[in-house]
Amino acid sequence: MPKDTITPPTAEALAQDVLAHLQTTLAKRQSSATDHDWRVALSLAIRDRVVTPWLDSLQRTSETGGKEVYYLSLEFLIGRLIEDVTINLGLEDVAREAMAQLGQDYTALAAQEPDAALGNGGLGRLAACFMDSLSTLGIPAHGYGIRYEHGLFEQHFQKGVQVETAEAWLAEQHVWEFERPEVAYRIGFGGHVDYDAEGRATWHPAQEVIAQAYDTPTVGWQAKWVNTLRLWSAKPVVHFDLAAFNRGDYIGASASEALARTLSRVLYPDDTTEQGRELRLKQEYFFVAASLRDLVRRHLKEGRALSTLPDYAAIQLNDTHPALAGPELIRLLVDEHGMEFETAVKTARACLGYTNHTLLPEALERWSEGLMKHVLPRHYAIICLLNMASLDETGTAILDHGEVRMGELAFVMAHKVNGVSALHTELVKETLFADLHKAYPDRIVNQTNGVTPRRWLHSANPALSALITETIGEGWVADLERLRELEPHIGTAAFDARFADAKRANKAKLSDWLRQVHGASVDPDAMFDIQIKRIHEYKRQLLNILETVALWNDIRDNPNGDWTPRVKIFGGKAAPGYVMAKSIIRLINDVGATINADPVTRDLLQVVYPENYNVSMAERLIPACDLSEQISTAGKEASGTGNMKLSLNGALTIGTLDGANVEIREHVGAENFFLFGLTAEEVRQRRTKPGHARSAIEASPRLKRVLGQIANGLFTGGEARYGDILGMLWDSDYFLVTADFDSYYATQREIDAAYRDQSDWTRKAALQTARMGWFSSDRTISGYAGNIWNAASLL
Ligand code: 26W
Repeated sequence: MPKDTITPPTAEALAQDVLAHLQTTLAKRQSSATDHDWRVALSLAIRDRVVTPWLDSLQRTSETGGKEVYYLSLEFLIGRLIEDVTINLGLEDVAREAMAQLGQDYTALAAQEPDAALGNGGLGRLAACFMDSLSTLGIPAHGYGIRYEHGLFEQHFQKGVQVETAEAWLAEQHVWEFERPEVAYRIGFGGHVDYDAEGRATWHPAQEVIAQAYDTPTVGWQAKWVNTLRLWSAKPVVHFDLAAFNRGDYIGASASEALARTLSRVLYPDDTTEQGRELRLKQEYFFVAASLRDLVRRHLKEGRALSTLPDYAAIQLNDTHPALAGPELIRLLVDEHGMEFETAVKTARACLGYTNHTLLPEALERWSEGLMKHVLPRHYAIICLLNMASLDETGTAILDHGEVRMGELAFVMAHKVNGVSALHTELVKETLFADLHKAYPDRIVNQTNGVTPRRWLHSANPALSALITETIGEGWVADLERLRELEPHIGTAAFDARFADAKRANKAKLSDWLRQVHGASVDPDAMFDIQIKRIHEYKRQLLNILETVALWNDIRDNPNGDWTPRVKIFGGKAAPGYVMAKSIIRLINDVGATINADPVTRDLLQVVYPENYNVSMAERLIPACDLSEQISTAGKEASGTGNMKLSLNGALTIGTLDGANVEIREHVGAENFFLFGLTAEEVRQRRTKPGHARSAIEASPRLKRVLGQIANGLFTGGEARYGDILGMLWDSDYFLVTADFDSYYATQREIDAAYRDQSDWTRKAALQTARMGWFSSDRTISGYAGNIWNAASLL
């Protein structure tokens, strides 16, 4: 039985543990210990205290026979763990004090841990927040994914151009994981399928690799419960190799080794366009096959019949990337355990749920039938049977134009399909899966995304967190809706002053960091206007930078006007092959260089774009934000989660009616949200008007002037550099930057005016924090547990 509370050690005791690890684990004396050694020793001393609650949780799960959640995700965008674990164990002060006693600075050491960047953006970060909430809620769960040797690339700017270098987080020992050499499965690829007289299939793969497990404990709030993140690493099948080698089959012998070397080597850095690469398909199958083998083994070990699997296992597919789980589970049940096909389909479906994260057509996975048949012949045969059944029952095809449509496959194999915000779910019903929705009207449900308050408020924003706890007690950390209790305090001089002080202190801290690390000098009293997310046309960083130029023009035309000083901060990476996104990055940097050098406007407008945005940078930027940019073309952003983090930390939002913005606005109140732009329905209509972009530009002298300046090389020393962007804007502008420009510009000027009334701004900012409690990922996970998984807390 997990204990209700853990007794924290004294600083002296923890310091002793650190020294013991320094000596016996790292074989270092204090005198020769590097910062790295100190961090590893401290992390291990902290990790030791996770083990007992972890083992207790595993034992309790097995004893109670409760249902377990298996969260299958190709991405877990975790960031650093030291702070997270320490805070959940309630050891922050003790760790700080212990390290001080040893002459070390806890904060500085913690900041050296490399980010675990095993994800691209929203989808991967959501998976990490979900792991945190599953543990906090005490729902038994395993996260399953790939232990990539290289996480998301590092971004550098060379003369404003994004260049990528390989990331190498595993170059140092990953202190939080436990290697499990004994948990290993053979995973096959290619080959052929034999059928016996009764029609029973046997798959003979041509190639095999080993999937080996590495476990990282994920600690819930106050360590009342600890779940497991199990990541698979590919290893060569050594014995198999040796046999082939002895037969003289040198190529065959090294094939497993070559495949194993590449399979778990690198995270695909594309978060939108599926390139249909064979290695990616193999990655997807690799981790799905290992994870299912693992959970079926656990089920059988408990002495349970496979027909009862749905009573014990809820398997959630994070987008279609793990959609092969349907066919693979059927294959296991039918070919390896002798279940009848129809029964196997029903059993698999009762276990599986599928979350859709995007409507963008270019992001919907499709694999050529040829490739599927070549890499996974047995699965291809199963998909053909599922396709026929689906055509029969719903008229919807899984196989289409020589391709396997993974969304349709995931849909037919799941008992529930969910969208990630109210608007997105409606669009999924009306557009993407309209026919399937008609056939199964109860299958699609909504689960609006959320974010973990432990990382995104308590840990990232200690100044605000302390104020909240002093005002309403500590209960909010695990029950975020209690932030509402702040409301009676908002508007009182004492509370408002302290709220403003916390924000001001966070901005000063960010300014220092920007100066030291990025050589940018910004005024903490200016409005910090932040857009942080992947660079994508639909997210419209372009709209933001064009408005920046227009504002600059207007300030220069009237330098003595009543302007509100602003710092425009951008953060985000572009997929390496996404040419237009990279062009937008370069434009932001070019515009920034020109504007920042202008003595006339320098005190009123700055552009800052620190390179290599990641989770740790988000933790610095979010608490310091005044204005959050959520300006995607309506209908395109499935939910957004950065929008929630920023608002929770007291930023006001300028946004379109897109994704979860709609629900954020409902919660914080329309009067506290700066809305602009076309609605999803208006966007659809506008696109059908021929020449809509050209006429929008002609109707906006302000925008036309900006585009002219870019065309004339004002930001590029006379060089014509942005023909691609300008041509796109004039001729097609699919994402309606031009149509929304004037509305965006006007709303920004309203915001300037609002910011000048600092006391009212502070009141509005505090109301964001007080009213954002619903957007906790604890609420989201409770929704999944109740409506999709039928899983319960064991706390
Ligand atoms: C096939 C390549 C690929 C890879 C990743 C296609 C699509 C993806 C993801 C679905 C992209 C993604 O991260 N989507 C984001 O998911 C977040 C969590 O639900 C949402 O908040 C974002 O709005 C959505 O863009």
